[in-house]
Amino acid sequence: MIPVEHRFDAIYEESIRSYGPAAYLASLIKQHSARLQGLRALQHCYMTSISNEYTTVKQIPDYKTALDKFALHLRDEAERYVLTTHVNSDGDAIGSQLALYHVLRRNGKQVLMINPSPVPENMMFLRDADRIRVVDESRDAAEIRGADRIVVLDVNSPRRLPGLEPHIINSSAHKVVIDHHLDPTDFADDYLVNTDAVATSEILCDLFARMNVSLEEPEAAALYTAIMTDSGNFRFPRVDAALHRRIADLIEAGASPFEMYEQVYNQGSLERTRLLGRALAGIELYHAGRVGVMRVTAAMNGDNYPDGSMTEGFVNEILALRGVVIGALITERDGEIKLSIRSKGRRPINELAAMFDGGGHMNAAGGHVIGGAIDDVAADFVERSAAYVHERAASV
Ligand SMILES: [Mn+2]
Repeated sequence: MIPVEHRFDAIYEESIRSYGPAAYLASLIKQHSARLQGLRALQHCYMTSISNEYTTVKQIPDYKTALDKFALHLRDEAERYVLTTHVNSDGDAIGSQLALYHVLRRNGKQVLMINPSPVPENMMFLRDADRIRVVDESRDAAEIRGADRIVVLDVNSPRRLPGLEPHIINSSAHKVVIDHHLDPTDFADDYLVNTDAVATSEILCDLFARMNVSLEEPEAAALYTAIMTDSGNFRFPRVDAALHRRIADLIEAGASPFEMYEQVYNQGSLERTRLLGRALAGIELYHAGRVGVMRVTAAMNGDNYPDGSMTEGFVNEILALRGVVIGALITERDGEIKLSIRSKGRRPINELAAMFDGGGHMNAAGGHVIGGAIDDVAADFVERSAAYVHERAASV
C-alpha cells in the first residue's frame, strides 16, 4: 500500500499542474480529502497547498476610489460580518478590529470577531475586547463560511490567519482587506489599502470620515491605541500634521492619551524587565556597528519560551544605539526562531524578512525559521543584512 503522504503528494502535484489558483486547488484537495486517511499528512499538504499559491495583487485599487466604494458597505444589505486580524495580534490589529466592530454594531450589523490567537493582555482594557474569540474550527467554521462579509484587518495574506485560512478561502462571503502592509496577496474581493498609512486604524479614520460616522468614545479609544502603538508613540517618519489632526479628533471624541499610554505600556511585569536586562546585556553589533542583534532564549527566561507580549518593544532598544541602522530581535520559540527586524531610512528590511519566510514594511518586518538553532539563524541574518546596511536611493 502506498503511504498516505505519497498518495497525497501525487494528488497535490497533479492539481498544481492542472489548476494553479489557490481557490481551485483548495477545493480540489478538499474533495479528495474524504478519500484520505492520516489527518496530519492531510493538514500539512492542505495548508502547504493553499499557502504557497497566493500571488500578489497586481493592481492595488486607487485609495480614494476604494474609500468611496467601502463607504457604501455600511449601508448595503450585508448583515452578518466576521472581522479578523493577524496571528499574534498587536495594538493596531485589535484597535482596528474593535473600532470597526463598534461602528458596524451601531449601524445594526451582526458582528463576530474571530482571531487566530488571543488578544494581548495589555489590549484587554479596550471596550468589548473580551468579545473577540480565538478561532475554534469546530464551532466557527460555519459562521465564517456563512458570513455576508469578512473583513480582514491589518494583514494581507491568509497565511497569517491560521485556523481561519481554509474557511475564509472557501467562504462565499464578500471578502475585503483593510490594510497598510506592502504587497497584498490575491485572495479577497476588494482591497482598501494605503501603504503610506502609519496604521490600519488611520485608514479606518479616513473611512469613517468618508462614511460620515460621528466618532464615539469606544472606537475613538480603539483607534487612538492602534495609531499610538503602530506609530511608535507618534514618532515614526510617516507621522505628520495630518495624522496629528486625526489624533486631535480622537481625543475630542473621548480617547484619553494618558489612560491609553498607561494601559498599554505601563503594565510590565518584573519578569519582563529582568528578561529585557539579560537581553540588553547580550546585544551584539556587526558591520561596523550598523547592525545590532539581540537574542532572547528560553534559557534567559527560566527555561520557558517567552511569548510575544513579553518581548514586545525589545527590538526598539537596539535602534536606540548610536550608529545602528538595522536591529533584529531573534527569539527562541517552541520549535521555531522568530525574527523581528527594524531599520531606519530607506532600508527595505521587508526584503530581508522575506528571506526568513516573512515580510512587512520598509522599516519594520518580521520572519521566522522553523527548527534550527538561534545562533545559526543569527549568523545567517548578520550575513544577509550586509546588503541592507547602505541606504537605497529614493525610488523614481
Ligand atoms: Mn498595523
